[in-house]
Amino acid sequence: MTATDGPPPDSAHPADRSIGFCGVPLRGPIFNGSGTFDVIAARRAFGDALIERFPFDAFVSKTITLAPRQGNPPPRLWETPAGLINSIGLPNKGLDRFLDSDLPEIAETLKGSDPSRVGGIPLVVSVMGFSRDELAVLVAASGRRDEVAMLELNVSCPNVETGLVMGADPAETALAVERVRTETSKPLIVKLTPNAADPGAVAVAAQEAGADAVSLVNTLKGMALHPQTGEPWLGGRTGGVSGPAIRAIALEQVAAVAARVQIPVIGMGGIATGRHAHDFLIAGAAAVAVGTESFRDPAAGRRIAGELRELSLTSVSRAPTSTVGRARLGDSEADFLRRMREVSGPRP
Ligand code: RRO
Repeated sequence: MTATDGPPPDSAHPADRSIGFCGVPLRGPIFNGSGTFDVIAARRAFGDALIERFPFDAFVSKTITLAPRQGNPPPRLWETPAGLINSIGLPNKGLDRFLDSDLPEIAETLKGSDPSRVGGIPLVVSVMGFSRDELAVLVAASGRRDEVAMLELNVSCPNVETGLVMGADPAETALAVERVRTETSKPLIVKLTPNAADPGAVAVAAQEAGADAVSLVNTLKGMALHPQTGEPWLGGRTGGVSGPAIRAIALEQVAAVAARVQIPVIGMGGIATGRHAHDFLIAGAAAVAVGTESFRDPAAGRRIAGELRELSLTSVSRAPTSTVGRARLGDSEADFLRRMREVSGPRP
């Protein structure tokens, strides 16, 4: 499949469907998961068709670090039943080269992709620091750039040498968010790990420290063994599991977090259809992200948006007394229907 296949184009009035996310207008609720869609490579492969039919409503960059990184030794991938284990290890050019070369190129592609918005599809830059001071430098420098609408703090990568994940601990997460909060006025999204004892407690800590949104789940820690030697298959020994294999776990964590915070939640983990996206929204997410499915189908984000629209306009609006909304305990039906209308737009 190519980026030019898939569902018919959106309505002639894309602005009609716009939603607000942390004050940033989006044409719909579909993000990509960081590191799962390379805009520069896709532009080379699909040309202007990518701009005309951009798969996502907001684009999140691959996570960048202060210094350049090679990433982990190969092999970096292992396919599991209904999923993928990655041990990529954050390869990237480092902050300066990202800002000088990749950022303008990504922004140029995003610019024409949503004609209803001056800057096009909003760009979220994802950053990870090995200390709070590093994180502050990354946030300040990226946040200063006009092309950047929001920042994602990746405190949940499972594939770094130290094995330490800031986001596994509420107090560490709070200190990191507090440290960077003064460096930018742009929305800060904290990307949470599912490998925490209590993701809800980490989300609350992030919120209290000044986060504008949280996103979850990053990958679940996993491992595969070489079939002959019995040694770990992946160069980084362990990796992060993603894809449909983790969807049920992700859904539960998104529901648990959404019930405990007031800030918006971006839900992700194995979303491959509009029905899956719908489930995450019912569980309390304000938006969703598509990750592993984009490797199989680069146009998946757009297909899922179309499927979601169909579902939201039929099952929810015509079955207001059904089980929808139950996952988000305490949410009134009116609130739930309003949220669904916000993400699905006006009825035809
Ligand atoms: O680069 C990676 O290995 C990676 C990252 Br930064 C992340 O956040 N999640 C993941 O599964 N892999």
